[in-house]
Amino acid sequence: MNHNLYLQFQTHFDQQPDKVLMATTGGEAYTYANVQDTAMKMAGALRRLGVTQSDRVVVQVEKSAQALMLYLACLRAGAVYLPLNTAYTDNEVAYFMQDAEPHLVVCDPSRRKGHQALAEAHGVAHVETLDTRAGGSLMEKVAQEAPDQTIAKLEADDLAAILYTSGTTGRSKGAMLSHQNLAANSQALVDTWQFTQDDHLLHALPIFHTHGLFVACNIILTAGASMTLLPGFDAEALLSLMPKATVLMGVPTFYTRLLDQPGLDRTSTATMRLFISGSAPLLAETHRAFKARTGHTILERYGMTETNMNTSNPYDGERRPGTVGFALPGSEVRVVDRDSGAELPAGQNGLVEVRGPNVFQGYWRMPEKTREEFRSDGFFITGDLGMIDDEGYLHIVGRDKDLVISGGYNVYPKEIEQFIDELPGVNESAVIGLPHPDLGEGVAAAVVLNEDAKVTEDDIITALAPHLARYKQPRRVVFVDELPRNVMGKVQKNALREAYADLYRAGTAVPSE
Ligand code: MCA
Ligand code: AMP
Repeated sequence: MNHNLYLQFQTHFDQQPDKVLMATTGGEAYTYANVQDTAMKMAGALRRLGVTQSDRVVVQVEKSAQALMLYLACLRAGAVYLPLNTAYTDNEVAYFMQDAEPHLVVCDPSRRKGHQALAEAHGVAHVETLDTRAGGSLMEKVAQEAPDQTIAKLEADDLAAILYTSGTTGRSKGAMLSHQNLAANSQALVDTWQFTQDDHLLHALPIFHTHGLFVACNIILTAGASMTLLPGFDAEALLSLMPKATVLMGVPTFYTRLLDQPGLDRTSTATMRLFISGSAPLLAETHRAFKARTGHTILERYGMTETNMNTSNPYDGERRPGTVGFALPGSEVRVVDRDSGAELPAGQNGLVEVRGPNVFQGYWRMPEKTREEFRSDGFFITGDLGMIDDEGYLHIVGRDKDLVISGGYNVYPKEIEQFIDELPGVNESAVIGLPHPDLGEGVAAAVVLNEDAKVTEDDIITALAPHLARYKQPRRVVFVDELPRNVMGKVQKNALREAYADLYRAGTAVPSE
């Protein structure tokens, strides 16, 4: 049997070639036949560039229909798709090139020079470009190709993608996702959320993360449905497109921003059947306000890069604010005692662990790290803290891992602290997430300076800019005489979060926002 994920989509390519699969806000429309034809030619171009099965293809491009065709081409060729956040600086990209050893890197034409230099330094064979108007050196090659008919024959555990997720040590880890991981999860979601060919998704998420790539696109392709690609979140554009759509997937910031739109009401959302939220906690008040304005109950679900989606509120049953629902079909979720690892009864807080066909194959070239995060019975330790209530709903109550989620993007404090600590005049630092009205959490740094050092907030923010993606950079830096520590000497980030809880709250002046 061939376990290639592409085969899960194949019937729709065969049976509805003339149906539009992807429309763009720029007015383009790509049918299932158009998409498959380009994906086949791209697969041919990949082979001609020497990409073979299990070779990594690093992709750092702006969102476009062609970028998704490249994802499909990699699936067909059996190559491992490795998307990168477009906000990553060359400094950040260098690590991924060195760690993943790709055969090919595809980037935006504006980044070619930097990527070429990095590719030479790290022995990457080829750099090609792809822009948002179906142009770039890769598309020139595609234009010369005939459709490549082969679909690589793969085992269930063969890798489809590697998605990097930062670690608490500050070193990014590549989560290895197999064809089966992705196939099983998208099928479970199609079933749970009752997707059909008649659905039309408004796609405003980035396509380099699990949410926008696998949850959104794999579902549409598995169901044989269609979508409109927006370049990014735009509340007005979403509202104007809603009358032609049935589903929206977003991070909580999407919903708080939509609520700021006077046009959001029952009429503008009348054709919609489902609003889904995930990647960060949705405040119960957002949930209720959205229901009051539109009559729609947002469906919240919970996932991770390593595990795809784990739980979801029910489609038909009660969708409870402040909870992430039940394990998806085929997956298991439990809450255990942090120290003993024993499963806890309903109502008690502990570590959330998951098991199932959705759970990844381990971290790329980090067998030790992989072992540390799995129990001997195959459960993966998520690092989230949760509680399962009497009726079986999972509540995410906090995080055991030191992680900030800003507008749905993960920021690992250690990575930022390492940069700040090396700046002249800095003794030490602690990076924290503080309540932020738009982003859920905003990144902030508490810094202890060396005696007599004259370093300003601006100095620190400016010094970080060339090294770190914008979303990771603290918007505010506060100076403290010393970091609060417990008797073991561990920095008490909770105390800092409490002391500065109002830093980003409405009414507080926040420079550079
Ligand atoms: C943009 N900026 C941000 C963020 N996004 N800063 C902090 N956190 C962010 N999330 C910066 C921009 O560079 C800009 O900087 C300034 O903030 C204002 O940008 P703005 O135009 O307001 O932002 P935007 O472009 O509208 O983006 C906000 C956003 C976006 C729509 C919330 O961040 C987004 O699409 N987030 C979704 C992330 C996502 O897909 N996460 C899923 C991960 P300057 O002013 O200096 O230029 S997958 C996952 O977590 C798991 C698997 C799961 O469960 O789904
Ligand atoms: P990532 O590493 O980007 O895949 O982010 C995964 C993390 O996002 C999870 O471990 C959770 O901490 C968080 N997360 C995702 N969905 C939710 C949700 N619905 N509620 C609370 N946290 C969430």
